[in-house]
Amino acid sequence: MRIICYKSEQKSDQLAALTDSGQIYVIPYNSFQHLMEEAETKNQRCLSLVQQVIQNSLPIDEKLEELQLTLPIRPEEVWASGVTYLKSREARNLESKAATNQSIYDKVYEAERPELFLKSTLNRTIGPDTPVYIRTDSNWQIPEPELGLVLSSKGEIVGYTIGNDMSSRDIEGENPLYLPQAKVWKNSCSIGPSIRLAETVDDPYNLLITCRIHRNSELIFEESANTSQLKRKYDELVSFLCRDNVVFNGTVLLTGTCIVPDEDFTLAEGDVIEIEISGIGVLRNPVQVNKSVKIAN
Ligand code: DO4
Ligand code: MG
Repeated sequence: MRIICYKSEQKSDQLAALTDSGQIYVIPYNSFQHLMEEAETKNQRCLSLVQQVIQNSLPIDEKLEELQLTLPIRPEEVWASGVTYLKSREARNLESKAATNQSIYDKVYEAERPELFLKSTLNRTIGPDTPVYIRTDSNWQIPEPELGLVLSSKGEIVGYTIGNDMSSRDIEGENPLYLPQAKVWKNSCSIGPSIRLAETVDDPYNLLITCRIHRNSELIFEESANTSQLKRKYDELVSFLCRDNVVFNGTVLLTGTCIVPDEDFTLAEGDVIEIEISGIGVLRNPVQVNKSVKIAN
């Protein structure tokens, strides 16, 4: 069972349940957080509440492909994990040219404490088919395809989604203290297209992640990896995020990238990024230069 959000004929956001047989049922909650709160009040899991709500209703006539999907959750905050896959450690050692002895990336990959950072806020986060922006002051930019954990305020994993942690490799490579600038800007984080409820995932450590990039209608990059390659456990990442912290219902925690395009690759305006995770769907975003940036002198 997955939860989606789509634009209704009245142009408002409609939350819906998508069953594994492809049927779509409208559900009476105005956001995923609202569904979480109702489930909490009724002392139920989101899955059983949704099953109960849809059991006496009819599915809508439209198929998934006919709907205009929007952000399935409106998270106040999106956090992200870093250097949780070998691939990320290697790529970062290369871009920072710090691979002599033990770099900070080698250290954080091995350390007990994971790297966690605030990736995005609601107004910087976009959903499917909306442009992700590339920075105007960077010449080396990539998407980072990541599994996202959807959390309750108690740090419970209620669902899984897809996230794109857009990153600037030259800014981070110049100096890791520039990380917030290498990671956070307008439309630098994309989430969607659905949230698969946690109870309906057999093994979250065996999910295939595929990233494809198209340029001028041609496939110019395609690579796959599996969440089985993750160095850490999800609960470990969540427990560090919750330590001495306030976690909002519906916070998304990205779990790090396992796919990094080769050194000579950088995103360009007009590219289309697709990130697919088995059982969750395909998160597709075109790439655009942010035309509305104001350059302060
Ligand atoms: O260390 C910097 C960020 C790492 C990251 O975003 C990742 O590994 O996915
Ligand atoms: Mg990342």
